[in-house]
Amino acid sequence: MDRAAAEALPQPVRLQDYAPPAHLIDTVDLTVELGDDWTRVTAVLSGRRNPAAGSGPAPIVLDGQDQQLLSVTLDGRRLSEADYRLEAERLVLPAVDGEFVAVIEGRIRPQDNTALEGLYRSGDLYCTQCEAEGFRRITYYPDRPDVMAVFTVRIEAEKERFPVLLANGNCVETGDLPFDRHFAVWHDPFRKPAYLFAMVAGNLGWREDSFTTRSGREVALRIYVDPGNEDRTGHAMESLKRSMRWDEEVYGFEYDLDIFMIVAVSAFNMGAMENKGLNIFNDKFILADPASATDGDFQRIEGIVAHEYFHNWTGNRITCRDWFQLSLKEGLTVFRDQEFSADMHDRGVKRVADARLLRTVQFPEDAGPTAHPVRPETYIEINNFYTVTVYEKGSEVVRMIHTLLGPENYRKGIDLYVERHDGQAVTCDDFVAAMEDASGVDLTRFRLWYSQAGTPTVKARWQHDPASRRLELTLSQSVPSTPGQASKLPMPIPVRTALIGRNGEPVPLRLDGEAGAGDTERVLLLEQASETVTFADVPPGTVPSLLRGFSAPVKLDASWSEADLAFLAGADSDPFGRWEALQSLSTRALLAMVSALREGRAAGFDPRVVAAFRTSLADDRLEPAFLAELLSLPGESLLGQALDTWHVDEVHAARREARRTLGEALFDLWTGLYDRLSAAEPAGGEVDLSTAAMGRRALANAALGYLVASGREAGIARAVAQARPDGTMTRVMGALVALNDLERGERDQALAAFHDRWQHDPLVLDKWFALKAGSSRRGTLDEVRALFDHPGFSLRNPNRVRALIGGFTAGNPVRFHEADGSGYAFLADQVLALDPINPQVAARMTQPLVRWRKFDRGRAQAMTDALRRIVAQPTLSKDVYEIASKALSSAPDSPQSG
Ligand code: B3K
Ligand code: ZN
Repeated sequence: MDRAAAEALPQPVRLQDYAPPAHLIDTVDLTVELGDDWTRVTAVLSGRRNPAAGSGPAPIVLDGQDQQLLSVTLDGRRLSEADYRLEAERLVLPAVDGEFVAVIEGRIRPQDNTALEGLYRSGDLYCTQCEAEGFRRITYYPDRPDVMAVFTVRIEAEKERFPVLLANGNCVETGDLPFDRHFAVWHDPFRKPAYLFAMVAGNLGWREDSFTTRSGREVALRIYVDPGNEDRTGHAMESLKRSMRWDEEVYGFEYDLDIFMIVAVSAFNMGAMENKGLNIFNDKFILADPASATDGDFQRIEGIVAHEYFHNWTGNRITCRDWFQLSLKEGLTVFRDQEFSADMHDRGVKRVADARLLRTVQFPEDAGPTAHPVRPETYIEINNFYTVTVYEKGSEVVRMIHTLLGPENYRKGIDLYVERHDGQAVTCDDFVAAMEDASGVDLTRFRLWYSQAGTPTVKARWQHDPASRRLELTLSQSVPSTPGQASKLPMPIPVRTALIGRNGEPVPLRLDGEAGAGDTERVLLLEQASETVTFADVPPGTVPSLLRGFSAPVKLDASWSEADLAFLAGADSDPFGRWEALQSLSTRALLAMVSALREGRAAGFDPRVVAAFRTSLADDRLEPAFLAELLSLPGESLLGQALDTWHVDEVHAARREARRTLGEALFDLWTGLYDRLSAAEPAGGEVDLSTAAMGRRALANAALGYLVASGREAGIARAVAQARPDGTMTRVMGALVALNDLERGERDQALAAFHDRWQHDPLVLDKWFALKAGSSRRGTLDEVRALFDHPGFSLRNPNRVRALIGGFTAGNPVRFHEADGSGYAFLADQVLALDPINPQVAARMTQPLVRWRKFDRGRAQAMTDALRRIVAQPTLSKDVYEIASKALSSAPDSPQSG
């Protein structure tokens, strides 16, 4: 590539180039006049030179995009075009020292905004999404999180069509205007960065409630939805109140405004957004009733409502200095929402679900071409960095701090963090420093978790000498190289450890040379490349239980025998450890089947694993929700990761055969369990949404899955009966998922009946799209293509795109990775079609192509062909460009080489 072409490519932003803003803004007075043709935006910015950024006059630099500038006034003087410089994405005003007032007038067309960033229309509703850099599409402004201002917003709109006008903070004035228009003025007394700005205008219904804070202040709570949906907001409201209480009790965080509002919108790029006092949600994460939402939906709603609410302190009052620090708020807030959900439901089940997500999605990211540290050092498009690494691995990093400090010191650290930084925009390092200073624990080396990418592998080997009763445990670590980071340092890794005695009881731990018997569990901190500890008084037959509670986001390579794993699967007192043991055992058996299939040998599922399943099924001390997790085999993508090359067809076939074997061999147990649990489920009326009841339904659905997998008519008949669309959604979906891969008329009829019942409910229709797209039957891709013409489908709605396209590309490995490359070509077509509409979603959709190195030559070639076709599009967004070009970066003939 020649130099000119290289320079035209999108350029990265680097952490090392961070400089504080030359000017700060103290107040913003925004007037937004919504109109059918144009929306006029007037911003009055009162600012001053930033003493932390040097002295003397400096030009005022404002960001701006996709708008028409109408006029600029500086300190009362209307500027002519010669006085300022208008660039493609910036407006540079004359140099100013000291204070200034700038008035910027511009106009925008929210109705044409399909990127869903900034101010846009979703149906008949105006709403905003400003994180990360959407505010610059509303007005020219220093759109960076370290500029924090007090906002006052006046919204004007036609009264009849847009009766509800909302923005952050408190409503201070409303009134009528000529020409059937009206206005509302909202004032938010808290300084905030522009990314937390929000406004909404539309015809909305709402549910109202209130919350009394622990200091006795009454807060009004409102959830706004399309009229007619008010009844489906009860669960979100209860979740909000539980979150508010929990945050007071566990963190001492009290809500700070008089009103807290949530608005549900149907077109939204992600889950939800924590705008100060005015959260905006994807309606999928607000609306729920038992007829249309599954238990999983109910739990996700609770978790996301909590997450966004928790941001009020961890994110809004204390925010990020720059976007490299994103995990400061996201990792911490995910940790908080995970703990909230663990407290509300079952801690062990939650931990298993979080570990599974991390391993299924984050580990591959960390091992691929887009791997980046929890605190990235460079980006082209920041929206591409709202990743599982920044969020979920970031949460694991905070969890490890919690583990290393202990709960009391952790809480002291949080208190100090708030005391030091409330009202500021700070860095991950500021957070770690507060934790360190409050606890006295040195976290110098721990900071590597923020700067080094890649998933460490911890190898555990042990020797137990029955004569001396000593068990010597050696832990060693290695951190793989990742793009831009060839060599790594050892990181401090907390390995929570117990020794399980032959009777199933944990053995009191005593390190060699220590006096007295200790606790039955310890956190061993592995800091060097390799360390050995010796335990004394260890009875014969003892098996180590390692990485309990998934105490670090690492891969564990431990020398357990099959017998050890079977023992732990039945006896480990740690729920994660127990689940993990059965997962490992199953993984070994499944991988053996894959090898056999590759070599053309007969491939049966190891009967020892079947026996372990039988033991677990008979263990009536286990909570149903946990048992459901225990009895689910590792997914295809986890198995693919465990192989050097993900042999898609063999992995699929092996897993299918294993499920058939388990269904067949344990048929009577599944039947008994299923019938017992189903009989306990009320046929109609009130649905019990307690944790225990949800757990029973999860287990019934797991059993149903195996009943169908067995292939026996009696199993299939149960699923067909449960699929009748008049049931509650958890049960109907459980049945449809169980039937979805069958080549039988009953499956088609069940899906058709479901479609007919729900075709006018977009959120339920998404479930149907995802089922259709997720079926492993041959011909699924053609069905997916045909569904683009379904009246309920639209490329402009991200939920539809994720359900139908994502349901196929991310939810259906065996058909997406069809050896003929048809799945890849389809995805490239869709990415190219979507990119001009919504680059952010298009970039997300590109993800399944990124890890082409995991596949055989033919597939890898077809995947890189698809990526090259995407990169070759001359008008490609920088969002998609970044993902696709990084994916190709060290491919032979890559566009970056030469
Ligand atoms: N902070 C938002 C995510 C914004 C994504 C911008 N592309 C939701 C959340 O994490 O709570
Ligand atoms: Zn968040």
